Amino acid sequence: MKKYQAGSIRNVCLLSHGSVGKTTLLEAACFTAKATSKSGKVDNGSSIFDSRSDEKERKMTISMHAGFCEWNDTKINFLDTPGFLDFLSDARAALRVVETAVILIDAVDGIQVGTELVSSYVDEAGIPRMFFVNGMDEENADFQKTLDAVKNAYGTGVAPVVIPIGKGPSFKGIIDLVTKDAYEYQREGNGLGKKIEIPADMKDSVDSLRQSLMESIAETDEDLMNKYFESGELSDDDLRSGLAKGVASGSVYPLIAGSGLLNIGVDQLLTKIVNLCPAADSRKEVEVLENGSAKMIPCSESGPAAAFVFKTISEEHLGEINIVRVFSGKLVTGTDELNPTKGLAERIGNMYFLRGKERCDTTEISAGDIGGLLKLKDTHTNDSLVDKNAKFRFPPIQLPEPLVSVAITAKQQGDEDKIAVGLNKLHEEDISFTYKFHPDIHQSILSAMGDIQLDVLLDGLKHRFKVEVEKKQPKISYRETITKPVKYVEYTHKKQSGGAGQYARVFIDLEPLQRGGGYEFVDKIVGGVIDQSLRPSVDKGVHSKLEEGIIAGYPIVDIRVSLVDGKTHPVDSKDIAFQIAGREVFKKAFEMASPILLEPVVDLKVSVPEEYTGDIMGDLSSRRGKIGGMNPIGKYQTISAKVPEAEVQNYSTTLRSLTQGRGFYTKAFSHYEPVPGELAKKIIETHKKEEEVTA
Ligand SMILES: Nc1nc2c(ncn2[C@@H]2O[C@H](COP(=O)(O)OP(=O)(O)OP(=O)(O)O)[C@@H](O)[C@H]2O)c(=O)[nH]1
Ligand SMILES: [Mg+2]
Repeated sequence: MKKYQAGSIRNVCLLSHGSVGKTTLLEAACFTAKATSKSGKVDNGSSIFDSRSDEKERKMTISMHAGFCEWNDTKINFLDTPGFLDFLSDARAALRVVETAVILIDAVDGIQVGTELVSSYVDEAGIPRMFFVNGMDEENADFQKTLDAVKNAYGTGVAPVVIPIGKGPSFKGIIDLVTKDAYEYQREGNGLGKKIEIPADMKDSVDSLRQSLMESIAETDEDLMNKYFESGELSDDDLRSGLAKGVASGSVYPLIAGSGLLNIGVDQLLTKIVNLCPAADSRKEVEVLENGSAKMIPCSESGPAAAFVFKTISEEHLGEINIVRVFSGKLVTGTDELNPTKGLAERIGNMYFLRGKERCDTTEISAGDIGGLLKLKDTHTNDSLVDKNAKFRFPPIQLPEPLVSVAITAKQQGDEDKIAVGLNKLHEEDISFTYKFHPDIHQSILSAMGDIQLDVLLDGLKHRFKVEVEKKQPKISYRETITKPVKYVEYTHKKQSGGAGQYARVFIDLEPLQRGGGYEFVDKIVGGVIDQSLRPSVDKGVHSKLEEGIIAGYPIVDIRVSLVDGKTHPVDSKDIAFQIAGREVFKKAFEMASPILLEPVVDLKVSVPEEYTGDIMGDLSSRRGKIGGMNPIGKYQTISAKVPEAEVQNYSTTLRSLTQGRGFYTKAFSHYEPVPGELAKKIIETHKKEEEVTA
């Protein structure tokens, strides 16, 4: 395959709300650039990108795809990310390795929840962006309304550079405002526009739009401003270079109209990516971690190798492929590179440039490029591959905490290992979910970003790993503690019938600690009334109750036990006797110290369009939530609240129904708080009943 220098490579990711047309657009782009011989369709399962069986079945992208094509002697690497909210973590991963984000906007629906979310990710990533208004062929498409909405949301930097001719059934072409050329297309054709005259009825609007484009570009640069003042306009070249500078500095966001499905305007998108977006070599340095602190390393092809694995995928018949972006040096087949996170040397074997399920062999991936590596020993998403002498690694992809959880057990007894192995493998391909056994509630919990992701994971277990699971609502991780101190509580353990005798007498003080205080054991024995060697046995006895709880079967926290007095027997006092006495005296004291239950409280941040704030706050209050404040972002309001976890276990469903799917939220553990009396009573009763059943 042809070799490209970093200056001839553009790395872009496609982002949007779900189903706006990213994958369709990428199919059209590859077909237009003649990288593929036909334009695959998401709808009939013929896309080379959405090619996983679950993607075909659900007609959506579930896992990011890489693709590339050549346009005007430039290699464009695309990352097609999923738009469905549950899978947006891949958008964050893609943004780590590209120089430009192309955000698709639906020409009918305008800005949606997902648009806001991915835009906020682009803000965080701090990279240039472009907009593609997709679906201009749709009956209710409205370019002006969409443009206004985008300007309104993302500011005056939004600059229309390619506008549509017609809309809906009469959408037939586009006008490039930079060159003032108009093009007509064959619907679902080869994607190459045929030059035509600007329609007479559009001439005026083209002139005025071009004028305002010149004005806004002139405003970004003093030289251009002077030229504009002198001659009243800018040359095509000045306009193009001014736009490119504005894009690179993040002050201008070019906007292009088209239709991925009909392949109209896609060639213009490719041209604008080549002409206006920064090349891969524009990135002069990149952040890495060395001994836990951040530092910058230069990005140069002649430097030592440094690549970041931003996605691991699994291909039928091939196995795992690790997709990397090379930031410095190059990866070459047959050489060894270091995976510093695993402390392991990896031999670089077969490598490919990926276009969905299609692959082009290569023996080298150099700085600025993106490619896939086959058969590494133990390298996955978030790992780095660096020169053996390097001491750094790339920082991991930042992910939000999962939002929904389910407790799972194997349908078939004995299949538990298969679940663990399967989920472990799936985790290598999707780092956004967690799976672990929680000893306090005796459940294995699978947590993900949403219900669809949970379903996809469980389907994956069933079809790929042949194991089926039962799902249950996870239990809440309550805690037990006390509210008042008790002093000098006594217990005597005596066993003198049959066999060796046992004797232990102990006195303890029990007092509450602050939240988060955990457990403390203090030895206050004076004068050796209990032998030094037997005192830890009391601590051990208390410990045995800490995990299993006393009133409702939950771990005990935030207490101090002081061993204050006791008595021993010259023969019968031994470890086991003091352990039993410790356990029993603790149980007795705990019940005397007004025990309560604590429940986990989470920090919830709910973002919704303005009109839903009242409903959201009302609902949160009815869930025992305490509203902390409101913060506007664009048209959205973010409501912060502290809410008991038990009340928001299924919040994604609630939010969807309260806002018709127009809200999103984040959730993170905050602290423990007492469970209100009535509720606590119910939980304790349920525990007693469960104990009776198992007794
Ligand atoms: N009319 C029309 N339909 C389109 C266009 N682009 C995509 N579609 C349709 O919209 C649906 C979603 O298209 P996709 O390409 O899968 O959208 P996506 O953004 O990749 O979706 P996710 O990956 O799930 O976020 C499909 O039914 C496409 O045929 C377009 O320009 N016009
Ligand atoms: Mg897609």
